[in-house]
Amino acid sequence: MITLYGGPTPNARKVAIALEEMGLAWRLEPIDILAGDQLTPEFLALNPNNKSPVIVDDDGPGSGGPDGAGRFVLNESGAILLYLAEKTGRLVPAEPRARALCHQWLMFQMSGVGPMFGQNAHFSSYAKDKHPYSIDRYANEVSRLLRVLDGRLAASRFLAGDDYTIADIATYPYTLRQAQARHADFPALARWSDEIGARPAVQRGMEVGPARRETIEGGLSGLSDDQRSILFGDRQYGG
Ligand SMILES: N[C@@H](CCC(=O)N[C@@H](CS)C(=O)NCC(=O)O)C(=O)O
Repeated sequence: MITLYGGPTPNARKVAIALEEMGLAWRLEPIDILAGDQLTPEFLALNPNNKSPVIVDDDGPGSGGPDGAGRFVLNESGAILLYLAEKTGRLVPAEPRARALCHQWLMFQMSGVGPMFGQNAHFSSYAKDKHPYSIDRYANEVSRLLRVLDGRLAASRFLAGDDYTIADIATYPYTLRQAQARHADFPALARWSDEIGARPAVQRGMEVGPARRETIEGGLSGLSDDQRSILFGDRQYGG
């Protein structure tokens, strides 16, 4: 059994989609980042970086690791996707070029799309002070990254080539809203997004904690002072 610690956020959804696609037995341990679940001693013991997702695999590799026989704890959504792909032999191509391209687009998501989309949401929606330079900076980066994805998907059915892979799974939850809202600007991205979104396993994975979907993805403009302290203030940075 694999336990996913997460909630309705793009990074946890990637993992839920992969678990569903791979047909692995899993359960959700809900982490409400607005309530500060990621800052409890229990969660920090799993991930000192106070971020979801985390998985605990009761049937991990080897046996006598520091986590106890078989039990394996892992964080960072990209590393989790790679771990699950290696565990099952699924959703990473075997052919060396396609495999390297899958890794390339996974890293593109982890180092580019994730951080830049996150900062865009922060400065355009979450920040109380509206700082035009920062808003423009990240909005421009989001548009640039969408152009790169659109160009790739105009030439290729999926990011790594002909096969659907963990690179697509990593990118879909982050780009869904933009693909829908800006389909005329990014038609290949929209075509790809529709195809991915039609997959039953993707639909099930996207339902992780649906109650909070609008609050988190729609911009946390209605944050209370306590929630701001948890995510962006004293409780996050107080030491
Ligand atoms: N690079 C990390 C990022 C994880 C991340 O930013 N998680 C967010 C939710 S999407 C979180 O837990 N935020 C809570 C916090 O920052 O306190 C990954 O890909 O797993």
